[in-house]
Amino acid sequence: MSTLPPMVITAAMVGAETTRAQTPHLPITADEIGEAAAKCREAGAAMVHIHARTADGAPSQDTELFRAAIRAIRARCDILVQVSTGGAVGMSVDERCGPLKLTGADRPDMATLSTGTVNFGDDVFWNPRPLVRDIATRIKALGLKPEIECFDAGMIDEARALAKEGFITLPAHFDFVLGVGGALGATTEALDFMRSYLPAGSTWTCAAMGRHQLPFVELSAERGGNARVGLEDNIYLAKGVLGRNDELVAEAARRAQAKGRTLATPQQARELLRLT
Ligand code: KMH
Ligand code: ZN
Repeated sequence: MSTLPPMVITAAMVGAETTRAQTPHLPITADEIGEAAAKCREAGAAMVHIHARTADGAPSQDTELFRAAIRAIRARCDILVQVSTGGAVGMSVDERCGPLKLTGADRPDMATLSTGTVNFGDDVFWNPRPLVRDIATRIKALGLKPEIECFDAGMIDEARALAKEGFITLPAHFDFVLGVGGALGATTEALDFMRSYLPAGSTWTCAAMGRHQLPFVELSAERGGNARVGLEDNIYLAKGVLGRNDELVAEAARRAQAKGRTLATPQQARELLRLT
């Protein structure tokens, strides 16, 4: 058995870019998101990373859509809920921070924080330094720990700067987002550099895009990291075979366990990632 810690599997179930035209399995309504989360939990995920959609499937960071989704998830299972503050390209900072208005029983468990601007396919995911500090301030005010989304290596340096300025605390939790068009590629070298470059004591997850998603679960498992899978980043279970979120989680769980890793429960994930 591995001496490595239990692996936290995060299911990025919705995203902002994946469409129903691409896959019929994309959850859109609160009930669909709640059902999908419960199935992902059963399959081995400890956390979901969520975006929200309007009834017609358009990406939205509306507070009430997130509230309904979080309630639907928590009515069904104990999975941790991480909300996106990235939203979709082109959204304003206030729009992106809609889910950070949720307090009390509806407060999420975690929120993402992208720490730099990056090409995002043919678009640009804008994260100028003042905007990053604005979102970090709102996450901190809500008492949440951010997941630092790193689409490129400089975003780790920016996390160091944010810590120095008091916007976040170290050690932090990072997500290496590898394989976005125009950003850092999904290669073993990139993964190994990113983890070698982290501030001491940090935890990390890897989210690799498209066909890289499941193989990178194995690389993360071998290296003691955590993994993110789901329809936000990849719609295929195998070449040409569309998968549901829970099927992607089950396959990730199978691959992690084959590498000797156990799977973290939500409570273990809370402790491993040092959530408040
Ligand atoms: N949809 C991307 C432009 C996040 O969730 O924090 C940004 C994104 C990052 O998905
Ligand atoms: Zn996202």
